[in-house]
Amino acid sequence: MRAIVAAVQRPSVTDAEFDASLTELRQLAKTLGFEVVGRFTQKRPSFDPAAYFGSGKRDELRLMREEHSAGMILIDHEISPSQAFNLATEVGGEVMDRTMVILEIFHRHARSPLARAQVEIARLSYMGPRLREAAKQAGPKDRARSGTGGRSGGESHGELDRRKIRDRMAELQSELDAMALERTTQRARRQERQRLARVALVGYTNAGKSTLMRALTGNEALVADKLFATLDTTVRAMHPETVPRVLVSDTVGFIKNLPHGLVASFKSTLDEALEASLLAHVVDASDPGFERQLAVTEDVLDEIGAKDVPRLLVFNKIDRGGNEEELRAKYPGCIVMSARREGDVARLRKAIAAFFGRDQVEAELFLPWTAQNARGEIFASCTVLEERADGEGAILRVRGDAEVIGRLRASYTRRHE
Ligand SMILES: Nc1nc2c(ncn2[C@@H]2O[C@H](COP(=O)(O)OP(=O)(O)OP(=O)(O)O)[C@@H](O)[C@H]2O)c(=O)[nH]1
Ligand SMILES: [Mg+2]
Repeated sequence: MRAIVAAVQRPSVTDAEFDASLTELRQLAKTLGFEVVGRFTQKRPSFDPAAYFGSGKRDELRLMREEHSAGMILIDHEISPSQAFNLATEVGGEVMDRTMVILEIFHRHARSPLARAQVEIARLSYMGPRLREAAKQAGPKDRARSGTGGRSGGESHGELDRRKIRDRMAELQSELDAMALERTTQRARRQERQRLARVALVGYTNAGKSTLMRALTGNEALVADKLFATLDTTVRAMHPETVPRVLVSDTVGFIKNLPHGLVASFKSTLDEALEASLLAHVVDASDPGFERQLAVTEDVLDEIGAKDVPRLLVFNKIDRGGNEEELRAKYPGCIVMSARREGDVARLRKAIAAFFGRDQVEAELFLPWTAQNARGEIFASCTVLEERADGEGAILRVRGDAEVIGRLRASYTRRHE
């Protein structure tokens, strides 16, 4: 379908910001399969309360729409249900705002039951007020048809729809709660078994998180030049394996004005990732708007309570553009790289392993011959540097996380009478 991207520029918004945002809306439109045939803008002190654009501009937009035979107007802001309704009535075609576009992409890309339920809840809470608006516009007619059939006395179609939405949302919420509970128990069990080092790849959508996931772990991950290709958190061990063994999570990308309902619903997906002790914040260094994207990601991370998790700032796609020297000077300690270069990926892997290796200590463990079944645990949780044996058992010189080593030492030390 042909679409026009359209936006009002308020005085507080710079030209660069405004253009970047509209370019992003184009990308979002492309991800949904729209062909963008026009760009329509107006400078205005504020949005028109009735229909977003001023009345003269609405005529212009109608002409432009007709000229390009575009069926869809995409608005680069979240607008109210009545603004959308009035605009569509005057201009013709369908009107979708930024929030709706993003929700639609999430809806199409959701695969797992968890992601599906989360997206559906966010969509329903967005749809609720819009249905109310539609019902209001339908007005008395809607009421006149009511009160028949199986519906309870005097309930209109609109009210019925809204009740259905509320019921469905409650149902989804309890499904989500059940899933969350199950994940918590699974996670607790997993962690009990293996106190593993975890790094989460976070960042703006399309920054290259899944590409890095694939490069770091050797596993398949969905990589696509689309916004929000990934909606679920996946977890894989870094490969080739490092000591300590590090688990990498790939996560859903962020975007400017991420619909609020989505932040809330994806919080549980992200929570799991945010249990990581390190966040590798991936930034597309080749995007002229990378600084804004970086700031948006940091804001969302704050919002979901990850402010204090240590960061490794990773500027990716440097093969496509960006100034390496400037980045290094401005962001001390950052990594500048391309996921397409093996050497760079190895450097990232090393930096991650070094982070988790920083609290490592060496110690000697004694494993009596009667306790050989504990070998597996020791070999899994630390590096065995050296092994000797005497008449009573094995002596292992190991290196690993201070806490893990402390625990092992408590159990496996030679007791001298
Ligand atoms: N030139 C270049 N392209 C890259 C690099 N890393 C990733 N890409 C491309 O960027 C696009 C997006 O990559 P993804 O890994 O899917 O990005 P993502 O961050 O997982 O995106 P979402 O899942 O949508 O949040 C793909 O077309 C990749 O091939 C890089 O270092 N250089
Ligand atoms: Mg991805």
